[in-house]
Amino acid sequence: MREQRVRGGAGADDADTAGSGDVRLRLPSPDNIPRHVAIIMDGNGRWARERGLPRVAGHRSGMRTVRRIAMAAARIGVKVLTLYAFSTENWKRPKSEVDYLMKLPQEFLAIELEELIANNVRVRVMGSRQGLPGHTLAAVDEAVRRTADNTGLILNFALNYGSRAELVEAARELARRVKAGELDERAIDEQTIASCLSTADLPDPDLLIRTSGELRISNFMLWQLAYSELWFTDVYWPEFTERHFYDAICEYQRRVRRYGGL
Ligand code: V07
Repeated sequence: MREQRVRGGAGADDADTAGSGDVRLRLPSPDNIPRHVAIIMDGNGRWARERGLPRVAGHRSGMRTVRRIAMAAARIGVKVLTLYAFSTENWKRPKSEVDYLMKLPQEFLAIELEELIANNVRVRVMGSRQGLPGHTLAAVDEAVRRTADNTGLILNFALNYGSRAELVEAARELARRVKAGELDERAIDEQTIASCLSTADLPDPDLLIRTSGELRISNFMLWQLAYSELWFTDVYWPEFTERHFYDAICEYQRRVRRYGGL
């Protein structure tokens, strides 16, 4: 592990850097960077409540963290960053909150898309398009299209995503192919199933991060997380900084991955 002095990559809103141009950051070793990091961005509502703010203020603040962590991931050479932005269960929230959340993709992209393009980031989404408002889909589709040829970080948003729903879709697709005579049921293996998931062309996450103290997977990438390292923090997502992100990766680098072997 190297200790390196870096110029304040954090924003002016980061209290740690207030009043100083730079901050000591323990950077992960460059040789064992996780290829794919997935994050459950939890604690936005709680962060807001504890400050006497409306929940939506927490979501807005969490959006700024997305930018910060995406840039941090790109900087150290993570290939894929998957962020759980909206789950299939989130529709149960009050309509006003759902309506607000559905405006965040376009708001985020209105602010960040040019910067993402300048940084060679490729935007992708996984999840169901069913039920998403047209304005949300239009903004996301435009970002996906305009960044499709970028070769840097893949910034993959899980939007209206549920892992069991994804597996149900995969099962239906395989059943359809068997019925059509295109596929022998005895030929179905882990590879076949993986190829029917929205992550077919991505490596499995090496590391899952969940913020805000909850110790659950919550229907997120159940298949893909089979051998991932898990890292939990009590820090709320709006307060999650590059330093927490690099700490998680440094700990990942200290762990020995066994994939079920010895
Ligand atoms: C959302 C901000 C982050 C904290 C978690 C909940 C609130 C970014 C996006 C987004 C999604 C797709 C896309 C570009 C950006 C987003 C939702 C909520 C629904 F192509 N943040 N963010 N989408 N939050």
